[in-house]
Amino acid sequence: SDLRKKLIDAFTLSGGDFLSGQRLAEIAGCSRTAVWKHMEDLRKDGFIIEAVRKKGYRILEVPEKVSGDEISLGLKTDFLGRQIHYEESVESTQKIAHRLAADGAPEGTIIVADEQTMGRGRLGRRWHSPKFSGIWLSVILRPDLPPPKAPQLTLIAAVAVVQAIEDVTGLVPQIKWPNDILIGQKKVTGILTELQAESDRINAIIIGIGMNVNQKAADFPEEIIETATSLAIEAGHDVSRAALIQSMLYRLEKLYKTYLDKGFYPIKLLWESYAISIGKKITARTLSGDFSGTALGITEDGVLMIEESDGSLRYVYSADIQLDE
Ligand code: BTX
Repeated sequence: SDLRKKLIDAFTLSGGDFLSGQRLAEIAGCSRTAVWKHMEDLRKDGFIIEAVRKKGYRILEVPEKVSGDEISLGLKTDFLGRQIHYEESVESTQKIAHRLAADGAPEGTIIVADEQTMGRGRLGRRWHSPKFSGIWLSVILRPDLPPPKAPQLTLIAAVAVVQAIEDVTGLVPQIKWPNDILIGQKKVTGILTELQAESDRINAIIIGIGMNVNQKAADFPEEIIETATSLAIEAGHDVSRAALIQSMLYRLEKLYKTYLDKGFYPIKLLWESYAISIGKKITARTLSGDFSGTALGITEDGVLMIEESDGSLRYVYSADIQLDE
């Protein structure tokens, strides 16, 4: 808001000195109560503010944003992330990506936000995307492929995410088919792939990546507190979101080029090397029922193969996977 901008400008000019509530109220032309309320809002948005009686307020730390400049500076890709659409807060980056893709946005365009108020997962589920603490990002690709190949791109993205996390933090995540990235059984990243396609050709594929980066345990809502984790929780320190995005885009571009050049086989090998479920007993919950058995691997098309206890083979195209051992 206008008032908020005036307050931030005042702090910029003060060069790190304290400003009293009275002084701020005069500068902004509002009441001291309004100043206090805005300072609380800033705090909620990630500003670290020191308040000292009789001295007033000063800003100790500004939240790290991931707007275009932070991502572009040092980005090593050819085309991925060369067009950046940044917003501080959106309902869902997927929604914006769909609109931009339909309007002809070039391949490699990314949409990134510091907060999502209606982040979405698969099957209409919600994705918790609080302000400044995670990566909420959608990538537009335009591969010249038939629609049934689309699930392969989810698997490519999963490998890119794992490699980026390894590069930046040294942590070693694992992939749970098809789209969960886990650290020690807890979900750190989810991937949602959506299509704009005609009957025989993909127009655009929109890969949504949601990564928990700097949340603390208490930041997760009740429903996922047992099942979710963040990189900061696992690494024991905050991690730069911009560095992660840069590494993810670099890895994804490399893998995508390999895929267009050499096909899915090299990606399949990499994917399987990171997969948690291969060789394990699992249950796949699908829309047409539950199947239990041993996960054998994925096919050339990225379809999960399960061997049931009677020896029959099942191909699973879409499911939630539970590890049974
Ligand atoms: P999914 O359907 O596999 O997982 C959704 C489930 O994960 C939820 O029902 C909930 O149990 C759990 N969950 C929700 N939020 C979190 C979280 N922050 N961390 C861990 N677990 C959580 C996964 O769907 C795909 C998510 C993609 C999100 C990205 S963000 C950028 C893009 N925009 C958008 O709206 N979605 C994608």
